[in-house]
Amino acid sequence: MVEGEPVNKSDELPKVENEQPIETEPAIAELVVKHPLENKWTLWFYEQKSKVWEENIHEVASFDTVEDFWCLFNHIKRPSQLSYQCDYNYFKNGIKPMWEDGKNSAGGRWLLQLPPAKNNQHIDECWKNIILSIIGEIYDQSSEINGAIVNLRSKGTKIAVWTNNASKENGSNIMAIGYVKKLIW
Ligand code: MGP
Repeated sequence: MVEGEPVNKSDELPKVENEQPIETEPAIAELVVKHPLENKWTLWFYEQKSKVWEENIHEVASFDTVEDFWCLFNHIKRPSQLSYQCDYNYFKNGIKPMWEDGKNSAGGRWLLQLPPAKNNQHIDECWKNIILSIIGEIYDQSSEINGAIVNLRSKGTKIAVWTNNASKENGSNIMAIGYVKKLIW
């Protein structure tokens, strides 16, 4: 070999007699199909820093497909890993996770009171099941569900499903939501 001369590596490889050219696999275009949800949802995060409640709550991200939900959900801390005085809020896009929002003002909530969340995987599991049930819209009355909140507090954890119609006349729908919720919690 002359120094500095380009080397054709293939010339150095032993040759098989009557070698057939190897057909390379045609490139298969990868289909990226995302599975749409019925609604677009927004995650809000509350962390107590200021004394003014509204200043502590921030919009984080929105998603409207199953894949984007898992990207977000698996990327953030589980409730059992959060500090106390923090909340996660998943609400239908366009509804703020506060009483003052017009979609919440005539509504109510189903509330589950649990022990403090720190290192409690049962709470993580409950929270995941509730979120999957609301974004998956497993309730016949899913249109009445606005969102869900987990409050991490040292005195105990609260998981709530917020609904949009707490009127007496709507009693049977409210109870039906509570019944399904009870099955999955
Ligand atoms: P919280 O965070 O829902 O429960 O409400 P926590 O910390 O367990 O306290 P407790 O009162 O249930 O024992 C705490 C406080 O935050 C409320 O008393 C309100 O001052 C404020 N707050 C909570 N929410 C959900 C709202 C809201 O939607 N709007 C406004 N303006 N204040 C709220």
